Amino acid sequence: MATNFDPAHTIWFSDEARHFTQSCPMGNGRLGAMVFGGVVKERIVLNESTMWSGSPQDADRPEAYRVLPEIRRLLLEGKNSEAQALLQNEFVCRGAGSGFGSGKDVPYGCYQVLADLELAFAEGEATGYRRSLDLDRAVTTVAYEQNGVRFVRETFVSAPAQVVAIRLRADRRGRLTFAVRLTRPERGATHIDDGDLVLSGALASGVPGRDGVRYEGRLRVRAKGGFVRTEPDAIRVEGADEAVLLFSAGTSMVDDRFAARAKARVEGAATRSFGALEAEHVRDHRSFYRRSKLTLPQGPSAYKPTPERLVAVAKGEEDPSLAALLYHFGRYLLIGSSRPDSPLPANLQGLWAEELQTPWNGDFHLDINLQMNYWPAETTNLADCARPMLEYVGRLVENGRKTARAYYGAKGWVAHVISNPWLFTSPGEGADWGSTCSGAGWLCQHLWEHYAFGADKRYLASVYPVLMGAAEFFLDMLIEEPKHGWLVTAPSNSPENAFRLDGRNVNTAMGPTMDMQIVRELFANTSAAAKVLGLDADLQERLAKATPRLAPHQIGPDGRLQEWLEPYEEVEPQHRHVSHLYGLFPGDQITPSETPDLAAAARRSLDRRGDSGTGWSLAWKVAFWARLGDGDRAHRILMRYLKPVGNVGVEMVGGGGTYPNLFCAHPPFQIDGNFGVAAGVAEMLLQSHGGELRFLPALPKPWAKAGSITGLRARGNRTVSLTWRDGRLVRKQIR
Ligand code: FUC
Repeated sequence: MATNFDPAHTIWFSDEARHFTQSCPMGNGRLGAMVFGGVVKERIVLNESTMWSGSPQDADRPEAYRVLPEIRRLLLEGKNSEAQALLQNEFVCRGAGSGFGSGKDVPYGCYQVLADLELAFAEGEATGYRRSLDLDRAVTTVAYEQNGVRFVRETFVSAPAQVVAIRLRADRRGRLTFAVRLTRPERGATHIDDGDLVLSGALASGVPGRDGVRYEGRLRVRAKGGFVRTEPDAIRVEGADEAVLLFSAGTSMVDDRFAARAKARVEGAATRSFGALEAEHVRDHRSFYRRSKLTLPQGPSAYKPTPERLVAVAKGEEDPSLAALLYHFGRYLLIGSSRPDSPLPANLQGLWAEELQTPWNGDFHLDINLQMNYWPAETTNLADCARPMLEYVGRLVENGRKTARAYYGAKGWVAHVISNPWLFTSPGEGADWGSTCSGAGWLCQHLWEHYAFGADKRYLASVYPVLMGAAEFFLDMLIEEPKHGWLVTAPSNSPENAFRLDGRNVNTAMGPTMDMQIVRELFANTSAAAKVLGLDADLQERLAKATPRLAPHQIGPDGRLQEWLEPYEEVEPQHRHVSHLYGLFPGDQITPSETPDLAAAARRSLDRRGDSGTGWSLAWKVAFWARLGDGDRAHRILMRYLKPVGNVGVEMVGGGGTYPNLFCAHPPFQIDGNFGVAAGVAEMLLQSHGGELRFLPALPKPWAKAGSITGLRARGNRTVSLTWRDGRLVRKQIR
């Protein structure tokens, strides 16, 4: 067994991938590549993060605000079901919305595959096969022997050069023969230009007769020895010693010079050696990746192929360094899908998708998913990788203002549950899931936290108007509920969960706990920002007046933290969303030290929800237990998160786990869990909320013997490294 690699930084396989969830992902924040590693037929799925169908649309119902009083009257009378029916008729978005998650041909659109790169080789048995992704170099290597010749293929996606680079080598001269193709199942045609294979087309705009995003991908092939021949839809290499493939692509979403730019990038890269490109790429990647490193004890299966490690752990074997790998992989994926200058934030799949109709359109869901993608950014020292998301939030404001006016007759801006690069802010098309009104409020947490960690006042000043606008919205839209006179949101949902009322299942509610936590936090953060910047004394006063009137946390008759204003019975007690514990994590309104009663109630809620769930739900639970200081429970859920999952369909209850390539299984593949779990691991080792540093607050027994972590970030612009032995901190360094 090979041991000349680091099992905390390597994902590897002893066979080629049959499914996407076995392939090796690489990305530069815009371009992505997934290597399947086939011996006879290699498939590399290529992605570009702006490959979005759809187009800008006005999805607001301009007259919706007229029915708001009636919706509220019904809610105030406890007629939630009637209110929800009215919402469904008059208060959802206009048009098809997200197409219930299948929106590729409607204006909402869908994130889509760019192309498949196919390499066709001669038939033949391979021996000694190995396919490995080195996270520290962000390079995938496929190696094997065939007919006595050793073949090696390396692939990486360079950010500095903006190309996907592939090198094929054989250890005997003249033995490399293959054909390369670029294919796309629709809306793509290839031609040869300047000896390059070019694939181009236009995506659906969702409006008949009008093209959407236009794109072009360009592949250049260079060979040493042998011949290179072009055909209308392929490039053939025959009898070469070595070949290098360079691919770049772009779309019209960002600007109209995308095709010329892709060409210039391929040409630029072609003037340099593969080695030089690779060295530059590795240096660049490490400038992010090496900022934090987790070291945990290795289990007996640590050097086995990754899928076998998962199976061993599922059987009860301890392999703490697999958790370290998971931590590093989460950071690796963020670096790969969200660089400081990426045009878009990481989507539901980061930027890795093989389909035309990606699950849930691969969009930006704002009731957990997009936010979870960025949970590790600040704590694991990748704050600059959050920039695409922070900027995206700013871009939502204009549409969000329009939506706030149209539906609530309110000032400020709002976003609901779903969004996309076309800046969708209207409620979703289903009132049962699409009308949670705190999407923008939740996003604003990230704007503030970026300041809390980085302490950069100039940055804070730049985002202050966004925070202020979100706070203005709630100041304007909150209403008083009759029982206690508390201020509540209305209408809204506790994300996607339903309760029983008068024998019916209902989602529409006033003041769900999560909304109130988000609003309380938003008011506090906006006020703090105004103070730091010396602005808006008047707004500070209004926020200070409203805050104590916000509906407070309530502990229900059974000791659980209440999810809604009333102790409704939930339809699905093990529901994947655990929204009312937002205040425990990612918020900090509930802590064992400051609010022990609420923390105990949160525990009870978690016990009832159970330790199972979809992928992201499990990741969230790891973080919850870390915040509750229960490392062993967090670890137990982490082990549950690592449960091997095969190639199955969509599961909404309890199916979560991990695919062979460590992608998170909702199922389907959804990347939020990868990010959430990395953040959860960080939270087990260091916490800095509430102005206090907590070292190893939730260190589980299996990790206690010996370990270290470098480069974690704490609020107040601090970087922390920790080493422990036998459960005790033996070294800490704070910069
Ligand atoms: C929300 C979640 C689902 C899924 C989807 C993308 O609707 O409730 O579980 O993650 O987003």
